[in-house]
Amino acid sequence: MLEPDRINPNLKQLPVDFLYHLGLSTADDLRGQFGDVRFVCMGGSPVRAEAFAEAVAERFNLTVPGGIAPLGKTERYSLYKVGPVLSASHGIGMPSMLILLHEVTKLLHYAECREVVYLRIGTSGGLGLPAGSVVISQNVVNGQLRPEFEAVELGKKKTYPLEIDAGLVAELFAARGDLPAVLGTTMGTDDFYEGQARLDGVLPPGYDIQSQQTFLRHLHAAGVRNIEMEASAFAMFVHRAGIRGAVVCATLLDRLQGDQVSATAEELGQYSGRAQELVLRFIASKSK
Ligand code: R2B
Ligand code: URA
Repeated sequence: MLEPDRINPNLKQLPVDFLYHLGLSTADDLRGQFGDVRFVCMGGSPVRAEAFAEAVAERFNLTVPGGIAPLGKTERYSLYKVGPVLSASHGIGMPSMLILLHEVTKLLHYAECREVVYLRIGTSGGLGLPAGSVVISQNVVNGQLRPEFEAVELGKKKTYPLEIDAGLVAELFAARGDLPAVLGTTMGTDDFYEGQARLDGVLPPGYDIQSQQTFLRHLHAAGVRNIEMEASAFAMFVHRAGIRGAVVCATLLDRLQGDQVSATAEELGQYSGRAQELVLRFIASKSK
């Protein structure tokens, strides 16, 4: 799964590696259960992870012995496997996503998988796009508009670069068909409210509507087309691991028009379904 120089050598010392948050360990038959995985598709919500697993089964006419059910434990994340596709929820935000990425990648390493593609299929706030657009991230930046992920390790700040696989982005874009998909820069932030320049959090924000608008317009002029909460950790992780990965997000609103997500449940389902549909078309294009 990972090149020898990318895998943590300390793992070799572990008699059993407990993938604690997944409720799986190397005492399980990971190779037998997961050895054929080729696509890891992840989004924030467990409901969408299950819906995507069902959509994969339907689109590719795949059956799962015993029916589609989460694997391991579901206290933190929900993990489904349908044929070569692992569909997982990663929760909200970078800390939650990183834990899932570490444990799923260890899982696939122990399962001896090869050439696995990671896709985040998410939701986001769009910039200058109609709600329900799909943004494929061409670049990823942090909340300071920098292509960097800042971590604190041993009490010190450490910075990792963010890079996205341009070839994979082009393949995803080519698979879009009639879906309203665009390429653009994605901003990954550490908060939904003030971290995304909203004015509708519970605490009085330290900025007014003019500075909010100036900031959002500045982002738009810099090529940012959507804002969400995981892309920067994801881009850091796949780049460091040497995994092909990309981010495909539906936009739920246009942040140049407002802050509130006021679409109906039905509309929200349609919007996030479009990002899933784009990925299904991409997977179909790879199985030909
Ligand atoms: C998009 O939607 C969530 C916040 O509502 C977060 O996980 C994200 O990136
Ligand atoms: N998710 C986000 O992180 N921001 C939005 O505006 C909508 C969904």
